[in-house]
This record gives sequence, C-alpha cells and structure tokens, in this order.
Amino acid sequence: MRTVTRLAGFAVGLAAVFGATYGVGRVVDTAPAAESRHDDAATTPTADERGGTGDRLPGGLLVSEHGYTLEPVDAPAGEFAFRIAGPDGRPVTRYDVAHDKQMHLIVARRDLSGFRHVHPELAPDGTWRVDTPLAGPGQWRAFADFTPTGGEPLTLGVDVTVPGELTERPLPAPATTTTVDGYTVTLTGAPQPGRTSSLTLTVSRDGQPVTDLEPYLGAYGHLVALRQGDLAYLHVHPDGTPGDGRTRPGPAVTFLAEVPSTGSYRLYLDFQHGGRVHTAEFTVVADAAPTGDAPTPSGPAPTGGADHGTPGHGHN
Ligand SMILES: [Cu+2]
Repeated sequence: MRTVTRLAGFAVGLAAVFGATYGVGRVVDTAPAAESRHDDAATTPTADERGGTGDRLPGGLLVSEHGYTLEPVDAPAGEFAFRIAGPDGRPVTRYDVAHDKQMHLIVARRDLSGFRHVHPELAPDGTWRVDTPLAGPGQWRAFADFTPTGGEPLTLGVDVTVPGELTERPLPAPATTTTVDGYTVTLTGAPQPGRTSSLTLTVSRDGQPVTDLEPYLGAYGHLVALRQGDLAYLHVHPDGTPGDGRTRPGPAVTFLAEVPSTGSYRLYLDFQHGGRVHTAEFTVVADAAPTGDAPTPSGPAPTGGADHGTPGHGHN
C-alpha cells in the first residue's frame, strides 16, 4: 500500500513551539514526570528562558529555543541555506566546535526515510550553506545541531517541503542486522525510557569483523536517533573516543542512548571506513521493560508501535 501525495508549491513551515526548555547532554528524567511538569502552568517559560531548567523536551522539536531560532533562507536550486537568529535577533556568527564541527545539519523525511548528515559552511554574515541534502520530494525535517559561543548546545528543527510526487514509505520493521555499502552492521541492546541504555553496533564485511574503522567526527561512529511520530531528535553519546586507550577501531562501537518514551525509533549510524562515510539504519522499539535486561528488539513491543512490524502500513 502506498500513498502518493502531490505537494503543491514550495513551503517552509514552522514547527509548533512548545513551551519548555531543555538541557541537553544529561540523563533525562522519565517522560511522565517531564510531561507533568510541562503541563503545569507555573512552568510556562518567561521571556528569560536562557539558562535552562530541569524541564526538558527531546531535541529538535522546537524551531526556537533559549532565544535562538532556526531560519531557512532562500537559496539557489541545489543548495540549502539557513541561519540561526540569536537572542538579539541578529544571525549568530560564532559557534563552538562539537564533534569536530561548528554545525551539524541532519535531515530526514517525516516518514524517517532519506536521512542525511552534512556539514554546511558558514558565511561571515551568519548564513550556513550546503549542497542540498533534501534528496527528492517530501515533507522533510531539518535539524541544526550546534552550540552558539557563550550558549548551551541546541538542536533546533524546522519543516521543509520539497514539492513533487511523493511516495511515502512505511517504517521498516524492527531488526538487529542491516546492510549498507557491502557492510553488515549488527545491533546489540535496546533503548529503554528513563534510563541510559547501551547500544553496541558491530561492523563486518564479507563475514570478517572490521577492525580498522576510521575516526569520524571524533569517534568511531556517530549515531542519531529519531522518534517515529514527531521526529524527536535524541542525543546519543559514543562510549569512548579514539586514542583514549580503551576504545578500539571496531568492530564494535558502543553508544549511550537516552530515549524519552516508549515507541519506535529509527537509528542512523554514520561510520567511516575506506575513506568513505556509510550510514546504517535500524528500526528499534523502546519498551518499558521492568528489568534492566535489554529486551529483544527484533519483535514488536507489547505496548506502543505493535503494528510497526507490519509491512505496508500507511502513514496517512
Ligand atoms: Cu555532523
């Protein structure tokens, strides 16, 4: 079953702005607690949102946070351009380097297809430009992952529509093994809400473990996770860095993931080998298992997303 949609005209939509702040890079509270605080009118942010509170949303849901706003700008065909407006309304021109870059631009369609992770170039006026990663028609979400100098890390997200004939794709079924560019990647572990979960990805080629992965963005792999339904963007941290004396260049790369809720997530592992970056994708289901044991991610979860293993379900 496929849904074909004709998208009329080019449009850039702004995401709904949720009233909460988010501190990144820390262990999250359980989702229910965060939501209950979020619903409390007393926590409605004031004009002074900077500095953050214990009230957190996952990254990427907001187009504007802590005074910083992601603004796509007109660009020639084949190029994607944007800027970050700062608290003073002017484009930010100074950024800290994180994971080897000042700006990470991640895009994926709303159906979680078409993932790309690219690094735009900063012009002196604060405009970021890159060969467009929007590979074809669709409803895309673009995430800018950056740290403004003097501020805290942010991931802002904005919707971008590329017109044309769109064939929506069902989310692939959960799996623990995938292939990309001749590599086989196996996932061990599963995310669980409210705790830091260890996810290990093991890379092999032609049946042989790959033991000479190349550093990419300061690690032997870079993992992004997006939640099905709203494309919440999750911070996933590599466990160990090249040269720290304990982290080997494969075949296993371990990450520490924090998911905010049950549900289906798409994982995108960027790794470099042979001078090229490859992206392995997995669908995983986060299950609120009562024990610390990792549930088997190969089957549907008993709650939430039980139909994701059914090929061809629609996204109407
Ligand atoms: Cu990046």
